[in-house]
Formats: sequence, structure tokens, C-alpha cells
Amino acid sequence: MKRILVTGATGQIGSELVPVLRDKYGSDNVVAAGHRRKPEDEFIDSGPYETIETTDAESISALVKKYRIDTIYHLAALLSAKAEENPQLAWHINMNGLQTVLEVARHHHCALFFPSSIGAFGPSTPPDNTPQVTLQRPNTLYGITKVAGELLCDYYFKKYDVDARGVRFPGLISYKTLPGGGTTDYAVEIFYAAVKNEPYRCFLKEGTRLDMMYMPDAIRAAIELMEADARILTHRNAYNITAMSFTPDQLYASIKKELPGFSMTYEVDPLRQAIADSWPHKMDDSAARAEWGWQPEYDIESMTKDMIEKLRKEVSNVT
Ligand code: AKB
Repeated sequence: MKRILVTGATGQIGSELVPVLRDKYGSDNVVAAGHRRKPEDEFIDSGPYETIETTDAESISALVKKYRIDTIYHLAALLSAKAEENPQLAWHINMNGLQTVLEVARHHHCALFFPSSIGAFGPSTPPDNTPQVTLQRPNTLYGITKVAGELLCDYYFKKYDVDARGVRFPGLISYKTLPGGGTTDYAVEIFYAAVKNEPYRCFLKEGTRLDMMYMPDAIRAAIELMEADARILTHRNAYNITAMSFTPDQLYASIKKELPGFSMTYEVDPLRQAIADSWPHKMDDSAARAEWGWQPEYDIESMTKDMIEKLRKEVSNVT
């Protein structure tokens, strides 16, 4: 039986990963750890919750000992646009946080999941069918922490035998928790506007094509990778994975099929546009498919339908 610690548990990925892990491995075996933010009562009531500082090795070690943790999903990080606003803080949280957790994993023999990103690529990377192994010269601080993170995870695997594994997530679309501070956040915000019958002003320009994925696929990918037999993994840190690739206008058209009255205009944010322009349009995820059987379930149509249905319920519950 796995005993799991999830850092960044109250964030966009963590708030959906924790309940799935608790269903699968048992509530008491999954410790959710967040930084200050007070989570929903439902989240605390469903299993152990602890407040941590991701760069404080002693307190994380103490948690790992207390709960006899053997696997860490290390999700605590600043997203791309937030990281550009405060690069020093982003380095501290994303890099020093990862190194701290890798050290804890080394001393306590834990496996570790690290979420890399399309942000690990840069303007000189081939943008179409971006290969698994290719040029990685990102020009954002976020991207630099993601490439360095991939390399550090590989280093800890080779030097200290830490079972570190990771994926390069595309933009993630979800209805439970807003992302906050990312470049792909438009693809989440647009649904909130649509279900509230409000117009949406998109901060990326028409034609900006990026890889995307619906959260249930992302959660399944993380768990399947961590469950995979170590002997079949070659590209551990980190695998390209994608589910769909679209532009804001294509997402708008897909939502309009469901909600014909919805309207969208563009008000481009130069910071986030520049970040998006440096990222791939569509990654080649054949290594993940071949090595551990990665297969997405949702495409743009099925994701759009499900998002609208689920978000309508969420929005009507809070109003
Ligand atoms: C962001 O936009 O910063 C993230 C990512 C693609 O890594 N969603």
C-alpha cells in the first residue's frame, strides 16, 4: 500500500489529485500539504491535512516520518506569468523547493512525481510535433526552473537512486480550482464567463495554438506514470504528454456550439502572449504512449461538454 504526500495540495492540480488518490489508496494514506491557504472543509475532513513550507527540509522530513510516506507528488510551484512577475521568488519556490523535496526523498527512500511543462521548451524548440528529446532553451524563469527541475530529477535518479518521474503537462483545464498566474489560464477562465452568461476578453491573440489537456486525463497520467513498472521507463524526466491542441478561436467555437449566445473579444496581454509564442503548438507524446501506455480520453468537444455541465453545477452551488 502506498503512503503518499502531496505538496501544493490546494492548487489547481492538487485539489483534484488528492481526492482521486484518497479513493484509490485510502483517505488516511494520502496526506495533503498546503502553504498557508485554508482549504475547503470538505478537503480537510476527507483525510490528513498539514501546512508546510516547501523549502523547509526539517518539517517535510518530520511529516514523511510521521506518516511513513513512500511517495511524494511535489506540485508546489509558481506558474509562468506569476514567475515572470517575481523571478526571484519563482526560483526560490520552484527550484529550492524541488531540491529540498528531492533531498527528503533521498534520505527517506521516497518515489517522487515532478510536473514539468510545455514551458520547459523555448523559441528555438521545433513548435510542431515537438520531439521528446530536442532543444530546450526557454526564455522564461518558469521554463528555466522546469528544465533545471527535469535535469535535477534525473541527477537524483542516477546518483542517488531516487525514483523520480515526471511529465511535461500542457495547459490544464479544470472546473474545481482556478489555476492563477498561468499563460494557458484563458482556457479555464473562458468557461467561467460562458456559464455565467458573461462575455469573455481573451488575453491571448487569435491563432495562438497550444497543447491542452482536461484535468481528469492529467490526474490519470500522473498516477499511471507513478504506478508504471520502473523497468519500462527510459525517458523518466520528463515525458511529453498531450491530449488536444487548439487556438482561442477554436475553443470559442467549441463553446459556442453548446452556448450559442456566448461572445468573446481579444485584449492581448503582451507578457502572456510573449510566453505563449515561445511554447510549442503541439508536442509529440509517442514516447509516453510507447513506454507506459499513455492515452488521453478527452478531446476538445468532449472536454467542452463536460466542463460546461460540471461548472454549471459548481457555479449554481455557490450562487
Ligand atoms: C502555465 O500556463 O504556466 C501552466 C503551464 C502550461 O505550465 N499552465
